[in-house]
Amino acid sequence: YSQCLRGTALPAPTTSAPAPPTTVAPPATSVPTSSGPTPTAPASCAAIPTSISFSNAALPDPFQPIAGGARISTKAQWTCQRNEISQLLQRYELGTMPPKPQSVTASFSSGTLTINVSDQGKSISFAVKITTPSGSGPFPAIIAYGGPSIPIPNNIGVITFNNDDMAAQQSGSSRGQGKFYQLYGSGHSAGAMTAWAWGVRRIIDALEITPATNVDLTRIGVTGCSRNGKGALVAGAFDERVALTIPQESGSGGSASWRLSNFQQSQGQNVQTAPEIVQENVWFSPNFNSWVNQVNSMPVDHHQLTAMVAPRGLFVIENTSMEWLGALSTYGCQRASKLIYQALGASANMGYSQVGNHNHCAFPSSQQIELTAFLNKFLLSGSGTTDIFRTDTTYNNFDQTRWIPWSVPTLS
Ligand code: MCU
Repeated sequence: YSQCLRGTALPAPTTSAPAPPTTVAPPATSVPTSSGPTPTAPASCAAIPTSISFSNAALPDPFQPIAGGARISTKAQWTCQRNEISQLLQRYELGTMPPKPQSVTASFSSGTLTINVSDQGKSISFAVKITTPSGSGPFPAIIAYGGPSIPIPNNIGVITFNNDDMAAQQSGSSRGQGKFYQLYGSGHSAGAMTAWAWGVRRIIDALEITPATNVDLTRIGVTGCSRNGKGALVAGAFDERVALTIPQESGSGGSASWRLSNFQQSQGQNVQTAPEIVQENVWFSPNFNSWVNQVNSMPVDHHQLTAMVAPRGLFVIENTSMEWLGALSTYGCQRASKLIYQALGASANMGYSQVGNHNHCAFPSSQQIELTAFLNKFLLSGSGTTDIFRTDTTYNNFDQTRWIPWSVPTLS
């Protein structure tokens, strides 16, 4: 994390406004939309307009279909609503998630799972290290981007994912580098986070066909911290086979809202915003460059990214001492996420815990009881209190009526 720690101690940005992106993506109407639905999308969902005109300074209503008409009112309708959110996030920010490739094969030896993927005449191979508890399984396991920075008890396995090998994240000039781009071309619209999430999907494909790994397919978690926390959140959003998603200090670009990060900046805070993030690194698609200076024109913000995880387990860990990560922004954004879980009747499956006075990515012991509850409930079939919304700071300037003006339906 040396590069991160530099960025964190003295956050990357200069005091002057960043120059506008040099690569300007085509307008939204012409960005690729041919990827088809995410794998769980039913064929019967309404088409998403190719041209969208949108303006809302508040967090967009996650229950409102983009084509207009009535807000959704049933849990059954959430399937298409979630698919729509997925398509919009791909179109505006993340780039296209390719559908399942033509071939995925795997082999497992000495704790290393080697995954071979072929699609449209090209092939790549990558490997993950798996450690599982001793004894007879199958065991729950957590896919950890770059290795875990939360304590993982020894009755849960760890799958270490070298996400940088899948898509580089050295700087703003790492665009198109890594195995994902060897397979799909360096000009593919997917940002690094989408490429990593695609990699997580292939890891789970490989686990499905490799029982020797001894991983319980119904009890898979994903985690990462900071930039890798942003990535872990995207992976949990895009794969319904993930039972528990734990983004740690993901901040702006992860569990924070673009709109609220801008608000923090308007209050004089030094916070990462959309125009900065696309300069700093390649986590997002080039599609996003067209929107970073007009985030109110985007029909999606990051409460809708966490909404894609719902109603599955989600524990969002944040740090009040990190102004740069958007401390108020993550708080407000996740208030909205919690309401979405509530609408789905699954409030207890989502937790938010924000504690300061520790280094970036250093898990504080005061959050242990909460983490343990999530691991017990979603990976170990145990119990614990997971209906959590906690911060050690009071955000008097968070005006919920202003930012979350929509009512919360009870979806039947
Ligand atoms: C929180 O994630 C990032 C942040 O977005 C960057 O601006 C900063 O430079 O690095 C953080 C990080 O990944 O730290 C490990």
